Amino acid sequence: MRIVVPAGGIGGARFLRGLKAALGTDASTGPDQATDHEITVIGNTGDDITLFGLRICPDLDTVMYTLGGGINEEQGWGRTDETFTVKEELAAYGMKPTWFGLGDRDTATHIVRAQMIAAGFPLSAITEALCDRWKPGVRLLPMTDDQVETHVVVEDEQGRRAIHFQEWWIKHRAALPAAEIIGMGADTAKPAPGVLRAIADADVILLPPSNPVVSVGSILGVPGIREALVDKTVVGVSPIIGGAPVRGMADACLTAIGVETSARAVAEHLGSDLLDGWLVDDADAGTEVDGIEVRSRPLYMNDAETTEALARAALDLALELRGDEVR
Ligand code: FO1
Repeated sequence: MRIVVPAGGIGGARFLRGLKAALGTDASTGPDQATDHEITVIGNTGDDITLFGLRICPDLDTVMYTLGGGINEEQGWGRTDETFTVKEELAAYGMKPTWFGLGDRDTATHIVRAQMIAAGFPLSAITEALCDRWKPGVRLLPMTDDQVETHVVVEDEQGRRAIHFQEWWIKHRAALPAAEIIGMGADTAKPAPGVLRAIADADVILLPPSNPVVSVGSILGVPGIREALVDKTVVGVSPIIGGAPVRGMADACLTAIGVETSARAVAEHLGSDLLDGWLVDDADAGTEVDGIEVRSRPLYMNDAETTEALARAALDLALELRGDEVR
């Protein structure tokens, strides 16, 4: 079975770990286990930022490290057993910014990426090369090889200005009210090689509980991707439970685009032309959205078992809604 998963960072990566387990393609079955399942991840690159001459791709790296076994589990981003000597030395030189948690192990990934960019490789080839080491057990494609960055328009005593999503997210903890969230470069970006083909060939599409604005929203903002997904059976998992995001600050993002922080509002925002099914938590049982099959079940991914069960439920609903037999 071929499954395509447009994914952001932490929530998406954890859901994918559960999906691999549900399909029996997780590490315990070994990489050589011949399975007729293929998961293609379309990774969000709107979070990407250039710092100190390095190109940092947080959501691609979070998926790669989480599925490759190198993630800092508590944080959900960055490497396990991390140190921050380079960060401290940069600060000693008075280098800005100091708010970004640049880890030493993580820096090796950014150096490889910067070196390959300088040699003229596209992000899709670089991501494939990095995955040769991590072997995430999925095909990880950036949503585009073009530069798309999420910037946030804020208004404070310094006046109205646009700042990089990472500054808003990390330095300001998304506490600065956002007047607008803009995908810089999105309107001229093209889907990365393989993205549209993977969508066309997919049996089902699963939208994990990633941030619906800056992660899933950014991917859908690349011209051609949303149009391709509309033709497929798509089941999403609500990132909002009982009116609050499960983690992160998706509510600040939703407010910025004028969408209520609720499981129903997010489904309506994504659109009934795109979504065929929508999983909501039991706290939101009874949610109804025209044109979308809404089912309720526990959505918290507290451990491997609950995460696998959630992924299985999303997959089962997609297969049910798809109707015909899938090999
Ligand atoms: N998130 C933070 O809240 N603080 C950080 O210092 C931080 C550093 C960081 C470094 C590399 C990386 O790949 C991700 C990092 N993140 C950090 C997460 C990053 O902001 C993600 O874009 C968000 O988690 C949204 O997906």
